[in-house]
Amino acid sequence: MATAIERWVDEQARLFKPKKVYWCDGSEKEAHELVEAGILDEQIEGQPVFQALNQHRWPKAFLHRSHPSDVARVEHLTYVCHPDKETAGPNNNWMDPDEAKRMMAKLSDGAMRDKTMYVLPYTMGHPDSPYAKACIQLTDIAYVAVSMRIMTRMSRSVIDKIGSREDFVKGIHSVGDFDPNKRFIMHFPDDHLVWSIGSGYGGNALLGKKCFSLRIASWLGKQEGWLAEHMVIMGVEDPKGNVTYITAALPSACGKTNLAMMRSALPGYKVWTLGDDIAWLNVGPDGRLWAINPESGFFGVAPGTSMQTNPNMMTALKKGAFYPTLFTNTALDLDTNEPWWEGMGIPPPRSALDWQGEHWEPSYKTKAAHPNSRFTVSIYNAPNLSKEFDDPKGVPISAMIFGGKRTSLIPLVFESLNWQNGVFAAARMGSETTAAATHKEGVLRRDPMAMLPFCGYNMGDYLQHWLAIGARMTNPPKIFAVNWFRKDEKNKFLWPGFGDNIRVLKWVIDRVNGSVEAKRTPIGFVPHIKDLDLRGLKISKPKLERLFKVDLKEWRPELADVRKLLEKFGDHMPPEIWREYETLKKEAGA
Ligand code: OXD
Ligand code: MN
Repeated sequence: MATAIERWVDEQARLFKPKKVYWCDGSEKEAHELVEAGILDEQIEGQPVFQALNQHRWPKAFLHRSHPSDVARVEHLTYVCHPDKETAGPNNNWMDPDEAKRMMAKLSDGAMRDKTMYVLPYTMGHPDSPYAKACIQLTDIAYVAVSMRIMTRMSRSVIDKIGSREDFVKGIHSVGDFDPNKRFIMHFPDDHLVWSIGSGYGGNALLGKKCFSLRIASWLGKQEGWLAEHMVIMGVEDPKGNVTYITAALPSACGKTNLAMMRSALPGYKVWTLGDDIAWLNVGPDGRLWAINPESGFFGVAPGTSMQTNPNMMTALKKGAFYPTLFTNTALDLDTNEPWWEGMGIPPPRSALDWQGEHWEPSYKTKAAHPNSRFTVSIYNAPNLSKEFDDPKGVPISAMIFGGKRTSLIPLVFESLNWQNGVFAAARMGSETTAAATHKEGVLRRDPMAMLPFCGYNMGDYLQHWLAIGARMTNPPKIFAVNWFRKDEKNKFLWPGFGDNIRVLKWVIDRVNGSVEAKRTPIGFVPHIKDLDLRGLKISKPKLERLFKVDLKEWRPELADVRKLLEKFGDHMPPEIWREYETLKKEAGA
């Protein structure tokens, strides 16, 4: 008798009408075959799906060029289809699930004609973890199949694990004909189903990532009592060898990957990475918060990644241990057959192909690599991988950091007064926008917990859930806010960032251990400058003072803007958050 998975795959094959159905096993041998087939397949505007790069300098690395209209997440085409709109909240596009399924079925009919339907069995999280989820994704492009091998734990054993259960996580993906007018990323939280058509881009197409591990998982977390978050997980080791585990949430392209991979500027301190994008957080029997990274790879922004900004990532990209490493929409140096991007820290190639495969020279005004060009690389290639990465129970979190890109107002770091106050600080965070999603650059966008594009239900209810999780912990992490991006009156960044951010993490750890005092302000505890370890850093006193300044005058317009955010969620906004708001307003004299 057919299993639930087989019945489901058959049903989708009848709809999509592929030439054949291929069940992946996630092996390296298979990945080689898929890459070889992709090299011969000109599926995207006459471009091959993969091109081999210089294997001597970039072992196991391949270049992929996407369809030119398909270079980022498409939030305006992303829907969360709960039975009612209220549950989805004002933070999500909503469509009635039956209507959405009818529309998607129409778009899917025959969409894989002449193509192969790949069946991808994988888990998000270590297969032995009690928190892992067993998933099946379908796709019609080898780029997605191979990317999923890097980003998830793909194996046939998942099929046995699911056995006769019907409630496995389902992902249906087809690039269709890349028509932006027929592009939709649909989530059906109650069915544990994501259905995505018309895009091959990471966040739209690797359905285990943003779609399942954040949007659907956040909803599962609400029902089951845990949190799915847009967070880095890292272990910071001090000179005595003690490791403190920290999570950090920052909106897309705010340096989250650099933080996760930081090479410390302070002697004796080391940062061990456990993940750069997603954390699943559970309250453990010890009353602490435990984190696992459901992913097993990095899907990072290439431009700006260099030996200066992120040496650990550059090492991972060249390591060639896990097969393969992918580059998407970078430029290609025609002399050396190497990938290149702006901010790589080396001079531009004399002669290159740009991200669309067009001839490019340094004198051109256009960018050679797309600003959202990416690498996909296994986390096992990381030289700073934490030895706890494969521990099924995860790591205990002592501090949670929230940040954003704010050129004024927000100090380099402050600590919240308590959990509830920290939830409010995280809820009001905002960032000047970036190119990772298709919207304008440089506009302030409020992004609670960096989850605005990823929370699969009403954000008011989500904040309530955060408060409820806090109430269940006897030993909750401390909550901090950071801002690496404050500028001076000459529009220059005040803080060097990157490896020097360890100085901030050291202060965070000192606060966790109760070894330093701090200054109480209306927004929380701000460091005494004397408690920062500034050895080896040249920074003037006025600059430091400005970095930590809490200017109450500037908080008035800020709070007026925060009010608008809170009001958007109506009755769903927890009264505790409003109380925090009113207290801050009073204390700030605003
Ligand atoms: C990402 C994003 O790709 O947040 O990680 O956009
Ligand atoms: Mn992200």
